[in-house]
Amino acid sequence: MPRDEGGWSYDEGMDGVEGGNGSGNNGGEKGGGKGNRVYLHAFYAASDPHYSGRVTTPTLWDRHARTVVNNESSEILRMLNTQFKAHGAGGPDLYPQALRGEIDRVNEAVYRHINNGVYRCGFAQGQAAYEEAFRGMFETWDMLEALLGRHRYLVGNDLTEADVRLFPTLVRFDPVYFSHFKCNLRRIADYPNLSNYLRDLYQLPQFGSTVNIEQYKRGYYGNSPRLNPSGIIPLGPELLLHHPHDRATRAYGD
Ligand SMILES: N[C@@H](CCC(=O)N[C@@H](CS)C(=O)NCC(=O)O)C(=O)O
Repeated sequence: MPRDEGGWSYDEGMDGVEGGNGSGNNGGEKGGGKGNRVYLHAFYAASDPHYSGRVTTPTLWDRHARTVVNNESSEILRMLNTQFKAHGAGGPDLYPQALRGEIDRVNEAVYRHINNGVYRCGFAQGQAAYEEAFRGMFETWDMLEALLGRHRYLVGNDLTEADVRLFPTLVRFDPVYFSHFKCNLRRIADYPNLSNYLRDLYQLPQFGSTVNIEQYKRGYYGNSPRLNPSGIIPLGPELLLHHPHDRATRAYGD
């Protein structure tokens, strides 16, 4: 989903929501045709014409009720895990009862120091705030590297919600956050467990199919006049996400 001056948009219209025409305005065209753009704000307006809050992604949209259900990722994740089984959704339980305490513990550290930590580094207003975020972040990467020496995924040998919540930041780290947000003590590529784990996740179609590295680079480097006034988009680094990983075959233990 690209973002421009009109906010987040989809390449094609969905569900008859009145979309914009690519100009950033709500142009009143039906957003159904190929080549059209439907801006996310049109979904919020269709849901509530008086809505004046933030328009953010992800957004869960109910096609039948034509309403925004939720726009908080942690809550959407839980809804997707529990509410769609009756409608035929398969897949494992990503928040099993027995692991909830440990998943919550990992999620808390990952959110504070990694997911949000990269922004706290990148948009720090002063040296002290930057250093505090930077140190907390790399202590957390070290902690995750150790966890991944003990089991295949963050909380045991099966995928959980903790892996899903880490992945978007993990896959953007070397191409974007390392340089753009000055998170540059180490790359993910320098951590043996984290880099193999990243390849393991990336090579699962459910994760890999969501990734568009060139779009991430354009979105961050191309739209941050304060951090990158030239707007030049770096060509590297080489990521090798499709290279083999050792996670299925290696031994784990303390
Ligand atoms: N609480 C929300 C925050 C989501 C959020 O801030 N998303 C950003 C993109 S990562 C966004 O859409 N910002 C508004 C914009 O870029 O126009 C969540 O985690 O789901």
